[in-house]
This record gives sequence, structure tokens and C-alpha cells, in this order.
Amino acid sequence: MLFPAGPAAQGIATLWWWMFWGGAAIFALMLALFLWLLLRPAAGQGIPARWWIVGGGLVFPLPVLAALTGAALWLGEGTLGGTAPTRIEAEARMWQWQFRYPDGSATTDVLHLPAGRDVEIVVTSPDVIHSFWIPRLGGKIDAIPGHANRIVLRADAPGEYGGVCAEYCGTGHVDMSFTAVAEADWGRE
Ligand SMILES: [Cu+2]
Repeated sequence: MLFPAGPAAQGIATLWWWMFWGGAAIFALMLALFLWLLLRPAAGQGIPARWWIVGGGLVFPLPVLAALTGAALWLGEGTLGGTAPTRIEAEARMWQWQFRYPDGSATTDVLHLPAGRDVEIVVTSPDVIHSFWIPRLGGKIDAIPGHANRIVLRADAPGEYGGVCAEYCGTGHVDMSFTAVAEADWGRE
């Protein structure tokens, strides 16, 4: 997830690092305040309680959380939105993956993708809820019986990327993985 190989995964990794460094900065600030008052208790006595409540409870978290929410919405839209002319159908079932390509061919537990190109993956399930996830290429999308959920992914370079079912779906869940192979000469349309 933190070693992205495509634009959707890049957005998620960027958001993760913003949250990591933001969380680390807030933790360091709190720790500094704590140590300051621990080592110099007298220093805190001049500051009214209201200052801590208004400052720590409203003035500080409101802009931080608003910025984080805005960034998450903006980056999240980029990871889920859009369409692509090349469409691959992914059917998740207990406990394997079946992929169908525009030329009518199909594969099991191996997803062949064209490298360097947006692909729309249409995810369905005939039994229970599963979740399609290739951590290095993008976010998760649920496979829900009766629904066709879609996600647009792009592998920037040819290579193999691990994929898993990211929603517990029974005793075979742990083995419900697949391999995404991004190919320069895809030839399945
Ligand atoms: Cu599953």
C-alpha cells in the first residue's frame, strides 16, 4: 500500500503519509505540552482553563480535521471516480476469482491487465460479500451479490502485483488471493 504502482494507489499512499506526519506532529505537540507542565507546573497556572478547552477543543482540531476531511474527499474521489473504455469483469466467489476480458477469454485467480492504461474492473459476486483489493494499484471495492461495483485502476509499469479478498467470506477467505499481471502486450480486446 505504501509502495504504490499506479495513480489510484499513489493517492491513497499520499493521504496515508499526510495522516502519519500530521498525527506525529500533533502527538509531538501534546507530548511537549505535557512535559512542559510536568517539569514546570507553575507555568500552567497562569493560563485559564477556558484557554485549554477552547484552544484544544475547538481552535486546534477544527481546521486540522476540516483539512484532513477535505484532502480525504479530494483524494478519495480520484481513487474511485471515472470510467475507462477497457473493461474487465471480476467475479468473486467462495473462494476464487474469475476474470473475463473483452475478447471473451477468462482466467481464474490471475488478472491480466494492460500496463500503462486505465482499466475499469466491474466486480460482482454470486454468493456472499467479498472485496477486491490490489494494494499496490488502488483501493478496495466490495463484491456484492446483485450489484456491479466498478473501480478504475492503472498499473504504471509491467509487472506482477498481489491481490486479495479483503472481506471475510468464510473458511476459504485466507486463501482467496490472486495475482494481477500488467502486460505491455495485453492483446485481450
Ligand atoms: Cu472472499
